[in-house]
Amino acid sequence: MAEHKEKFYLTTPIYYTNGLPHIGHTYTTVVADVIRRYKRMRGYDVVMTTGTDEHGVNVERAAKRAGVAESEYVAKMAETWRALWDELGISADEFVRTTDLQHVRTVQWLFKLCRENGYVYKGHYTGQYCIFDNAFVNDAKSGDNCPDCGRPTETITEENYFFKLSAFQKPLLDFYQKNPEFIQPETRRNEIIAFVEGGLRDLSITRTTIRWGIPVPGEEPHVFYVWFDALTAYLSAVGGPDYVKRGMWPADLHLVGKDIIRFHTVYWPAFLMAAMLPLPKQVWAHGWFLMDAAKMSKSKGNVVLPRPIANMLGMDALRYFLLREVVFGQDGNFSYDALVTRYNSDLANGLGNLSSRTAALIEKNFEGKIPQPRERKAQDDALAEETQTAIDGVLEHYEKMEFARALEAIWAVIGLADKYLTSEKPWAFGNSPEEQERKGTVLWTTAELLRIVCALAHPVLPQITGKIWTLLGQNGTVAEMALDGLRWGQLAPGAALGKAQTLFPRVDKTEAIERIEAMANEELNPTPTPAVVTPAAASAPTGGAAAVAPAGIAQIGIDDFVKVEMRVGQIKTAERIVGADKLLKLTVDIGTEVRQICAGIAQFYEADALVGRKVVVVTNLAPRKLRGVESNGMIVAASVGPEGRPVLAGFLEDVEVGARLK
Ligand code: ME8
Repeated sequence: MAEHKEKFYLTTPIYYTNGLPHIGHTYTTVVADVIRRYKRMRGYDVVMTTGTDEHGVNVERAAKRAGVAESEYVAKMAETWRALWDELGISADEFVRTTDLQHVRTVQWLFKLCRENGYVYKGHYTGQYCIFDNAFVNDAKSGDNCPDCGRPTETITEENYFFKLSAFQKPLLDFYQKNPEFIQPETRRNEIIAFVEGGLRDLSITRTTIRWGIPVPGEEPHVFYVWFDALTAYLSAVGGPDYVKRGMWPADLHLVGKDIIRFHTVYWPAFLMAAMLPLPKQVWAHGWFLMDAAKMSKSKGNVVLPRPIANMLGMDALRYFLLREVVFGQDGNFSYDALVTRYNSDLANGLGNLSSRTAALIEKNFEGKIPQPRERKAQDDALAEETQTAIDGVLEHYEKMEFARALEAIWAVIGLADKYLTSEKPWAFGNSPEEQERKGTVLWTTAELLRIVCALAHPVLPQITGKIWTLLGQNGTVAEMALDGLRWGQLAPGAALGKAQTLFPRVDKTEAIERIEAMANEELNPTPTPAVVTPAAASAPTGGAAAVAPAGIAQIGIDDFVKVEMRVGQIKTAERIVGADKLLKLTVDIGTEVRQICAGIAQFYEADALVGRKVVVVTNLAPRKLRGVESNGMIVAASVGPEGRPVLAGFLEDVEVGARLK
C-alpha cells in the first residue's frame, strides 16, 4: 500500500499583470519554492500555487494604452510571468489566472454562498478610491492621497454589493485568539488585531464602473471587485467548488508581502467564514526588498530584475542571497555589491572551493573513489558531532522560517570543514599505508560533511547541490533525500566520483555589476534587432541557433548592400564568458584596429583553437551589449542543420587582414 503523506498547500500572491516581475515578486516565489522543496524532503505531499491577477481598471487602462483587447493583453502578460518562473526554475505546481473559467466559476460560487448565508446586500457607496491599489481608502477625504502609494485618490459613488465585514469583528478576533499561529510574524499579528479591534466597515465587493471583471450572475453590469476576485484564486487553484475531491484545501500557508497582509488576514477569512468554508492555517507576511531605501517601482526607476542576476551568477546565487541577506519578515536593502560579495565569499570560496578541493584530493589519492575511513581521531569526531548537531538546528530554523539562520548554520559547518582540512593537510601526506589511511579518513570525513551540507542546503540551492551530489558519486537525486533520516555516517566508501566541474567561478566584482546592470538595462529598454542577423546576434542572450533568412526575403539594391561593411579579421584572443554558456568574447584585428566582438559560438568552437583564425567581420554594425559585454561588430557564419549550428565563414587562400569583402 502506498505510504500516506500529509498534504501541504502553499501559495504566493497572484501577481498583477500590469507590471513585470522584479526581484520583490521573485523573492516571494523563491521563498515558496524553498518551502516546497523543504517540505517534500520532509515527506509531505506539497502543492504550490502562484498566478496572475488579471482584472481591474489598471489592466483596462494598460490594454487601452497598448491598443489591444484586455484578454489579449493579459494573456501575453500571464505568459511572460509564467515563462520567467519557468526560466528561473521556480514554476509552481498550479498557475492560476483570474480569467480562467474555473476561477470565474469559483468566485461566483463563493458569492452565492455568502449571499445565501445573509452576508451580502446591495447599497451605494461614495468614497475615495485608489485606482493603483484597487482599494477604497477608509477615512480619506476628497483630495487626499493614498496612504499606501501616495498617489491621488478619486471620489467614486456607485451601486455596489456589500459584504457584511462588520459582522465578523468578533468571529475574527476569536479566531486569531484560538489560532495564534495564523498571522505571522508576531508584530503583524498585533497590528492586525489592533486594526480589527478598531471596528470593521462593510466592504464593497462589486463595481459597476469597471467593465473588465468577473460578472455577478444576473446582476450585470456588476463585476466583482478585485479582492473578492483575487483572494478566491487560492481556492480555485485546488478544485474550486470541488475542493474536497482534490484534498488540498484549506491552505497551510499563504505567503505574502506585508503590503497585502490585511486583505489576507481580515477579508479572506471573513469571506470564507461567511461561506462556511475551512479557513487557511497561516498567513506569513515578509518585508520588502528596498532599493536605495525605497520600495521598488518602475516609475522610480529603481527596479531590480532577476534574469540578469541569474544569467551572470546563476539562479542559486540569487536564491542564496535573497534568503541569507535579510531576516525573513523584515525589510532589507538590495545591493549588487553585497550580492557579488556574498557570491564570491560564501559560494565560490566557501561551498564551491570545499567541494572542488575535496573531490580533487579524492581523485588524486583514491582513484576517484570515496575512501574507507579508518581509525578516528578526536578532531574527526568533533567535526562529526558539530555536523550532527547542525542538522537538528537547521531543520528547526527551516521549520520556523528562519532561512538566514538556517544558512548561517550550514555555512558554519562549511567553515569548520575548511579549518579541518587546513589543519589536517591531507595533501601533505606521503603514500605509506598509515599516511594513506589517515588521508582516507580525513577525506571521507570531509566528503560526508559535504553530503550532509548538500541535503540541508538543497531547498535553497537546488542546482548546485544536485551537481555536488553527483560529484560525490551519490545515488539518486539529493531532492529524494529524506531529511528526517539524515545522519552522520551514511556515506558509503567506494562510490565513484562524478566528473569534476566548476561550481561557482569567481567573478570580478566591478565587471560583474557592470554586466548585470547592462543586461538589466537591455531588458528594460530593449534595442531594436539589427537588420543583419548572424549567430552572434541570434544566439544572445538566450538562443543557440543562427537565424535563417526567411523565405521570400525582400530584394535589395547594390546601394543597400554596400552599406554593410565586411572585412577580413584575425582572431587575437578568445575566451569564455562567465554566466553566458553560448558566448565567446573575442578580440579581432580588422586591419585598422583591434575590436572586441562577442560571438554565440562557444558550444561549437573551443576558444583556444580560434586564435589566429581569419574570419569575416561586419565592421559597421552599431556596438551593442550581449549579456552585458560590449560587442563591436559581428562575425559572419553559416547556419547549418536544424539546430542552426554556426560554421564560421573563411577563406581557402591566404588573405590580408583588413581586406574588404565586396
Ligand atoms: O498585490 N519586496 O499583486 P502585486 C518584497 N495582485 N516583496 C515584494 C516587493 C518588494 N519590493 N514588491 C512586490 C498584488 N513584492 C495582488 C495580490 S493576492 C490574492 C493578490 C511581492 O503584483 C510581495 O509578495 O502587487 C507582495 O505582497 C506582492 O509581490 C505584491 O504583488
